[in-house]
Amino acid sequence: MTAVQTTLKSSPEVVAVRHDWRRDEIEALFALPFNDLLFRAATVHRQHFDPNAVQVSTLLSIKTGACPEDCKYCSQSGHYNTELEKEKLLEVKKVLEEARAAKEKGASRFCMGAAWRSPRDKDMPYVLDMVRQVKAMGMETCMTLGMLSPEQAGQLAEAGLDYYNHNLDTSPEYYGQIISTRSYNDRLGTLAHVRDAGMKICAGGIIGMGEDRRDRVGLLQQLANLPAHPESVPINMLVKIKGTPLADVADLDHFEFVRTIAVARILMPESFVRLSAGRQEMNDEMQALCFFAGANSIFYGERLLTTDNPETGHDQKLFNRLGIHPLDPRDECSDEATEDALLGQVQSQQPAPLYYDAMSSREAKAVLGKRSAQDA
Ligand code: SAM
Ligand code: DTB
Ligand code: SF4
Repeated sequence: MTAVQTTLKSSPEVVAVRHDWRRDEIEALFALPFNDLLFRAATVHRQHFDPNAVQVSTLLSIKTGACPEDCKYCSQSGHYNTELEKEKLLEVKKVLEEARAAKEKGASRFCMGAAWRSPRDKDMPYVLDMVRQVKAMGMETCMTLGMLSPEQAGQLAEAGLDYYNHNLDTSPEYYGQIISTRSYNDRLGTLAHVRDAGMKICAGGIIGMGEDRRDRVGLLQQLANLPAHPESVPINMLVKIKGTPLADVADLDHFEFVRTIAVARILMPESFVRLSAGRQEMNDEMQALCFFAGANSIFYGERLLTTDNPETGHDQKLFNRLGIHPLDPRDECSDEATEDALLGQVQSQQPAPLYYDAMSSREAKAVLGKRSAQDA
């Protein structure tokens, strides 16, 4: 029997998706030896996803700075002097230019973020127009605009918004140390309005804000015990911003960050876990560990909202070195979709920015597949 077959035979059963995780169970996952935790997370990952496919989104700040909220990590809060250049709501035309550029570079989802407590009614027509027109370009759409009323959630859903991002940020217990102008319940309320309106949820948090492991456990428990898991779970590593109260917080052990990704993958097996802010501060090896631990989504493009993200050329090389290919949203688990996209790129003689040499690893898998069949 080949090694591949042995592994398959001893694969654990697929465990049902749960919404009743206890704190002690989540603590026990965090406490596993690192290799055992990663093995469990990687096993769950492969039961639900192609482990070599990563969903790729691009972010744009459509309204920057002067936010009335006091989130202690944020460059855009009006409460701190972060020397950020503020910008009013961008014109729809400008947003569409950026979306087009992101699509050409290989992003399948375009996320638009505004530094608002919540959108004003007079902003809604512009925002809805952005959703409609970006969607018409054939991209998935995501927005993060702060708190939403049920009516605003309904309007966004009707315009065709696919995802709404609204993070819980941390545990209910630590939350008061980070934000005072919006409550945890406010956030849960917005998530409920988004779900009721029929949109997909993108909700996660930030790791490395001086919280302890109990808070990372508490955050993941809140997310995993929502009535339905968020389809997308961004795990941000704090980007320390000069001028904010968290500018000098102690660095988090990178292995603890990888553990958080792994536990998120185990608790929410069918969700995309996004390796979100903070990649610029991670080396390639750490990112590779995060992908192994179950992260399967990233922000691609040289800017997040106000801070830097790795250069696109660097990410292309990283994908190539790891044999990772970008996920095609038309079929979230299909190799054919990726091949169709590749064929389309070849036919139109366009450079395929993120499909950079990915065929070599695909061929390698085909050869190895034949070999293990011969060995049997
Ligand atoms: N104003 C909206 C809101 O907070 O709901 C949307 C934009 S806000 C910038 C989106 C998310 O980005 C925050 O909830 C937080 O989780 C994340 N974020 C903001 N600043 C960050 C930082 N410095 N490091 C890591 N994540 C950050
Ligand atoms: C999320 O969880 N992370 C993104 C997105 N949702 C909107 C934002 C990250 C922001 C990082 C800091 C900045 O660039 O200002
Ligand atoms: Fe405003 Fe969002 Fe930043 Fe908080 S995280 S200060 S709500 S932009």
